[in-house]
This record gives sequence, C-alpha cells and structure tokens, in this order.
Amino acid sequence: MATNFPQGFRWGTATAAHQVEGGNWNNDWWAWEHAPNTPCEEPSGDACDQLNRYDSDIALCAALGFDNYRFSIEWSRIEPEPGEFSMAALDHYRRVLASCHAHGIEPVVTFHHFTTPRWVAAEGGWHTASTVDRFLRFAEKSVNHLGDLIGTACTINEPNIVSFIGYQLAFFPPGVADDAQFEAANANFIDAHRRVVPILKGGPGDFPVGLTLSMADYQAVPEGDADAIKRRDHVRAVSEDQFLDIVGNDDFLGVQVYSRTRVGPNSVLGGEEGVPTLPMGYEFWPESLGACLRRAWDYTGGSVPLLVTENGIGTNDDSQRIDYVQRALEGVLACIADGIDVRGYTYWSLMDNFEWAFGYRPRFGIIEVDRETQRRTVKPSGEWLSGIVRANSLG
Ligand code: GCO
Repeated sequence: MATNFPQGFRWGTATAAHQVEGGNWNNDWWAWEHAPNTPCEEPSGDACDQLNRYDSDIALCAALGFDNYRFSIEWSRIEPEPGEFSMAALDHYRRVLASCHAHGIEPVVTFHHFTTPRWVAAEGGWHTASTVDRFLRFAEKSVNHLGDLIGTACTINEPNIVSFIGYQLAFFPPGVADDAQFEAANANFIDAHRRVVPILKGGPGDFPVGLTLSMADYQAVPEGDADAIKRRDHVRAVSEDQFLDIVGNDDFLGVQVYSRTRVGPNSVLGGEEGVPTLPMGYEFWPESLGACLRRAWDYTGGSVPLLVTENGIGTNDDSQRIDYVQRALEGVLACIADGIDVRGYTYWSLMDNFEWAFGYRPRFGIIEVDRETQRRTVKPSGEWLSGIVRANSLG
C-alpha cells in the first residue's frame, strides 16, 4: 500500500473554546460543572488559559508542521446577554485569527462547539426553536466581524452528541432523558445547520463551510444477525443518517471518529473481551476511522468531500497514542487508495484539555499541559506525528 498522502493533504490539530480558554463562566457547561449532583468530575477553571496564550499555542502548532488549527469561538463571550454583542470579544477572536495567519496556519473556525450561553439555556436551549434564531443572529454578527480572516468554517460540532448525551443520557447539559426534547433538539440542529450555511457564505471572506459529525463504527453483533442489523441500522439512522441527509450540498463533511459501537439484537453492547478499554469507557479501535469514512462516502454517494476534523485517543500511555494514530492513518490511506475523497486529517487534540464531564483525566493531547504552571511540553507522539506531517507520508 502507498504510504504517501496526496499532495495538498491537510494536517491540523483541534481544540474547542470551553476546553482550553478558561473562565467561560457565562455558558451552560460552566453552570453544569458547578451544579450539585451532575456527573462532572471537576470544573473547567482556567482550562489551558488559551485566552491569553493563544499566540504561543498557535506557534507550537505551526512549529510541529501542521498547516491548520481548528478551534471554536465562544458564543457566551461574544453575546453575553441577548442582543448585546461584545466588540472586545470579537476583536479578541480577530487577534486569534491574525495570529494563525502570522504563523502560516489556516484557521478552521467552529461556530458552536457544545457550549451555549446561560441566557439561551435559560430560555430553553436547543430543544427550543427560538434557539435556532438566536444562533443565526450570533453567527451573522460573528462572521461579519471575522469572515475575512476565516480559512474554513464548521457550523455545529457534533450536534448528534449534544442531543444524545444531553437529552437521552443526561450526562451533558441540560441533563434530561426526554424523547420529545431529544427529537426537538435534533430537528433544531438540522434547521440551524441548513440555515447558517448561507449566512456564513453571505458574509465577508470566501471559505468552505461544513458540518462536523460524530460517527462511530456501528457493528452488528453477532455479525450477520438480522435483528442485530435491524437495531444497528435504527441506532445509526437516529445518530448519523438524519445529519448525513443534509450535507450533500456542503463544501465538505467533517468526520469525527474515536471508536466502534457494538449493537446486539436488543441493545447497544459494551466492549468485547480482550479489546482494551480507554479512560473514556470505549474500546481502543483505531480501525473505526477508515470504516466511518467509507460509510460517510457510501451514504452520501460521494457527493461531498470528507475531512477528518477529529480523531484521537485519550490515554496516559503515549506509545498507545502512536499506535492508534498509525493504524487510523493506515485506514485513511486505504480509503484514499479506493478513491474516497479525504482531504485532510485533524488530530484531537493539540493539548491535554478539559474533557467535559470527565474533567482533565482523559489526555488527548500531543502536548502535555502542567495544570499548575500551564507549561506546555510536546509529547513523543507529537514529535512522531510532526514527522509524518512534514513527510506527508506514513513512511
Ligand atoms: C467531541 C468533541 C471534543 C472532545 C473529543 C474527545 O467533538 O466530542 O469535539 O470536544 O473533547 O471528541 O472526546
């Protein structure tokens, strides 16, 4: 098999505002972290203080050879109260974007990555239709201020995860298990994505726009069992297909994959004996990336180019990270060899950061962050990945 990636293949790393900036006290996640009886292991606090350290973080990303950095803008900073926009916050993100350009890094900007302002949550949040209009207004204001510096835009990060974990598992805010609200949240996210694309395209700048979707390699167990396949297809339809149905006219689809999910005739199953379980609770399964890229490509009939906007592993064993990424990238190369249009790979994450309800325990970074001093240290996996990025080859 060829070990070289195509010329122009894009290499990036990713973060999200709430996971790295610090002090995002005005959103629903901060409230969730501090509410009694939620599953959060610890609050986000200062996170990685990227609010202040963005320039040196972007410089590090560039020094490792990456050509793009994916990050999100924080709605609760930009619009702290309904209709009250902070020019200072927007100017902050202009400086972040300018820093990317100064370091030769393309900024890949996500407009919604899990967090919603407290005031939006108080008005009902994503199961409420008015949230869509609120989001569109925020996106329009933001793109008008920032668009000329944006390289690529991601509309909404993993809407399927926000709805499933927030409205079924009650593990993310708003922390309910309610079928009607779950369906409403999915419908509102779909509506929001559809309607925000022309808004982002209508502002200054000219950049590709797409959705970033969480996918899993859903496997029917036992293999070939009709009932298991039926259940698997149902789970997949709710979690993935209704979103894949709306991306055909977009510039790209952001595929985000971490593991597989085994589905039996009656329910989703746990891990298989003998397969290592990671701190996130799911299996070490690097082959899931190739499987999901194939499925996204087949399902959409090849109508939209694919970009891996997240793939990675939370582990304390850095050599396990190298093994994971090596095998995931082999999957990407095999997809490309089969004619699947995969344009780039983004490793989650540039640095160890706030992993939502799990706190700082799962370590996804190729850069370690000292929680006391905020000192950054590139891990061996970071140097290893940097070598692949520079060679544009698995070698
Ligand atoms: C995700 C998120 C990230 C997570 C990452 C690791 O989209 O789930 O984009 O915020 O940190 O996936 O779990």
